[in-house]
Amino acid sequence: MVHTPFSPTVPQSGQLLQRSRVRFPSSWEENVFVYDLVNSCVPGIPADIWIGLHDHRQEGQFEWTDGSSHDYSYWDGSQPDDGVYAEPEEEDCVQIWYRPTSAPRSWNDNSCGRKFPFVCKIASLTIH
Ligand SMILES: [Ca+2]
Ligand SMILES: [Ca+2]
Repeated sequence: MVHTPFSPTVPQSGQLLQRSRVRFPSSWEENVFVYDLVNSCVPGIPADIWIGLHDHRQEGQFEWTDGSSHDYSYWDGSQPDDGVYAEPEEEDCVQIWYRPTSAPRSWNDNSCGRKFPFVCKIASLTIH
């Protein structure tokens, strides 16, 4: 029996996400899939969601939680801004967000202590 390779989870903070192994979305198709999957489970207005990208080690150099570099990105036009207009903290974790004035499913860096839903990608399981 093969289970779905994607598993939505309860809302968690970007800090917890940093301890997991997440390396996606890595394409526009995955970007749409992940965001729409989470939002199919969350009622109300479209929810912002964490992805496993951050710039903790060097400001402006984003990497996945396993330390690998990213080839794909879909930043909102004014992002990443490291919270230049926010007080009092920097923004080192990346989310897919919903804003009426932003491109649908575009990315924003945000404060890692905030709580948003996220999705973990795991290997398929086989039960004998
Ligand atoms: Ca930053
Ligand atoms: Ca930002």
